[in-house]
Amino acid sequence: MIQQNWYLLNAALALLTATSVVAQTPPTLQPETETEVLTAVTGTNLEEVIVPTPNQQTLPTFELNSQTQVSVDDSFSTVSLNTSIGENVTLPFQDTTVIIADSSDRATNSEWTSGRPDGHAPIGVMGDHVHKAGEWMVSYRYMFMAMAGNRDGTDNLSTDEVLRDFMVTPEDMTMQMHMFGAMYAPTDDLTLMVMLPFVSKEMDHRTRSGVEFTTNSGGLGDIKFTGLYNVLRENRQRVHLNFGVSFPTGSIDERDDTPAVNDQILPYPMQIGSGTFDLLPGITYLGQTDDWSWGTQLNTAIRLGQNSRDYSLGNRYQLTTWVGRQWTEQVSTSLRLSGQTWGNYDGADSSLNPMMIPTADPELRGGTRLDLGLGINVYFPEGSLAGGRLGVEFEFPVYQSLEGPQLETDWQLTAGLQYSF
Ligand SMILES: [Cu+2]
Repeated sequence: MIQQNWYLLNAALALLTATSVVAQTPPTLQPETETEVLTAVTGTNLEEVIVPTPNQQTLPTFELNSQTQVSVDDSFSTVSLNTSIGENVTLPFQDTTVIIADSSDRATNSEWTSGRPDGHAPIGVMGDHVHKAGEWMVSYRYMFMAMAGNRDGTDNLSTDEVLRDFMVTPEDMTMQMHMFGAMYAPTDDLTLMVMLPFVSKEMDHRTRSGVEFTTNSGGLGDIKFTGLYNVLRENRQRVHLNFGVSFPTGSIDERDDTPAVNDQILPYPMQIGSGTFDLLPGITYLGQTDDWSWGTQLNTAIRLGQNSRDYSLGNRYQLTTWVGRQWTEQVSTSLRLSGQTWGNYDGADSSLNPMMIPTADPELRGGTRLDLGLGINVYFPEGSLAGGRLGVEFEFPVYQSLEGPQLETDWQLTAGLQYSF
């Protein structure tokens, strides 16, 4: 038994330059190697990680550092060390407590870890995780939203019904977004995040006289800076606060041709930005067990003042909760509920005529929606793609009530790539 522990220690030392493994109750080490082990242990800036003994009944995978994962199998007979360079060592594990020392993070098995496929939330959630000190992440997300048909409250309205009250009605709309993100953690408790969206929108209309036409808009959206501040790490759970600010970099002067007027200022939902500085406060809770994970995030958008066209968007409040199931070390799936409510606009753009089309009425913008999301995450803990992630999430509303007539959301898809280093 002691001998086996000793093999474990030696192999781990050989594998991990900044990490080392020692038996807590010192075994009778062979004299010629004992010095070597002790030197290695004292020579690194150690924090201890305890792999519990079998009778403690917890476990088994956790991140030793961003490159190395340690796992103990269910029967507690072996310990595996997997490194990002693809090396993989499995060693016998006996009933002695082993301390695995790590120079970077206190990664006890009671610690929540991002080193698994569901270690990040479903890809449609932003700002769900903090990083370790010194770690970077870059990401790209593609989002597609499809809207078709009008609704007032929870009742569907036909095109003819809308045209009884307005000269023109929207019939359907698509929104696409390419979102580039970067995260960096100056400390273990603080992660900084920036998000750069590029948006394009297309809306199809019909007039009372039966003419159909399409308008388009697109460009850089509102850039968002967020600080994520960790306030709790306990029992494989975490809580962090989200402090975000949205900058009015997106256009609110989008124009296109309509049958009535060329180069007409487009109505509210076709604009790209809010035109105001917006505060984005929120709070995120995460938890996990060996196979399951879950999280809840409250996030809000509070508009500050009015934009240069004399209006401000309604505030938005969103509460989302998800559950993830890890199936393998690389694949997890998720189920998510997202409820959000957002208000009508304050003020009005005086170049828009609210009698003409419902999208030009600032009082027909608010709504409440409950979405159900199905997601999959793929994680590459090792090999040439180590640190990479792929996420896809499909969302559709299960409840939707709108200040209408307003176009209803039918479904949205988010697909993204993330890479940490
Ligand atoms: Cu990240």
